[in-house]
Amino acid sequence: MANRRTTTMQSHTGGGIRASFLKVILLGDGMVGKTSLMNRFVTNKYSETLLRTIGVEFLNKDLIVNGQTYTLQIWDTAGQEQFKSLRTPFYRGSDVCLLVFSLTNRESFENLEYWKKEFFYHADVHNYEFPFVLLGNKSDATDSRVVNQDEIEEFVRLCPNMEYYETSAKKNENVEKAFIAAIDKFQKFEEDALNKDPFKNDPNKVDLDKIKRKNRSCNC
Ligand SMILES: Nc1nc2c(ncn2[C@@H]2O[C@H](COP(=O)(O)OP(=O)(O)OP(=O)(O)O)[C@@H](O)[C@H]2O)c(=O)[nH]1
Ligand SMILES: [Mg+2]
Repeated sequence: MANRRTTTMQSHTGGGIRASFLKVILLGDGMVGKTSLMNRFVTNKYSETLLRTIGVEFLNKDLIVNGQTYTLQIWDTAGQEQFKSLRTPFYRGSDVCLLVFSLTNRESFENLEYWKKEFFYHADVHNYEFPFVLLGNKSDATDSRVVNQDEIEEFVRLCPNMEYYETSAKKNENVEKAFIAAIDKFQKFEEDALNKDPFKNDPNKVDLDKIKRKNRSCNC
């Protein structure tokens, strides 16, 4: 059974229940460009000014994909180790995780495994097929690139449900595509979970997740 979401409001569309509200979390080392990616995606702005994130911040953005409107609630977290205790309480209820490293910083690539583990533990996710989108950011800085394609492909291959994009928040390359991929991955993950559910058509089944969601007033 898939990890059930607690933040997702549901709307009925035609034949089935479709999610319309997704919690997307951005994780990765400090300085890799998480805030820049979120700002580029939500406001189409980019700044060279360095403002380290402290704890977490979130922004919402609506997006239409395959005829359905999604509200993405994007949670941007602080990558610096000293802020760990401020960011981890916000992992729970994530629907999809965007893992970010910088193509110009080897350490940020080598730390990806650490970020995955931190996410699984603090989000309390037990399904290793949870959807991830991996972003190799700063693709514009070609002269400073230190992580090669082969090692990235190998990392992605070893993750059960991960897709990879090279992005540039600075040049606005692949940013929207990566967020659309996150929606896509989430959709497929949910459909797979539903198909695997042996009680999916049982009329006596009580959907406790649905009841819980109905009673929720907060998305955090
Ligand atoms: N060349 C280049 N620089 C970028 C890109 N994205 C971000 N930067 C720069 O990298 C620095 C760090 O960006 P942030 O978005 O603040 O990084 P962060 O991951 O949010 O860092 P923390 O908040 O400390 O976790 C800033 O100076 C950005 O201008 C990019 O696509 N290309
Ligand atoms: Mg930041």
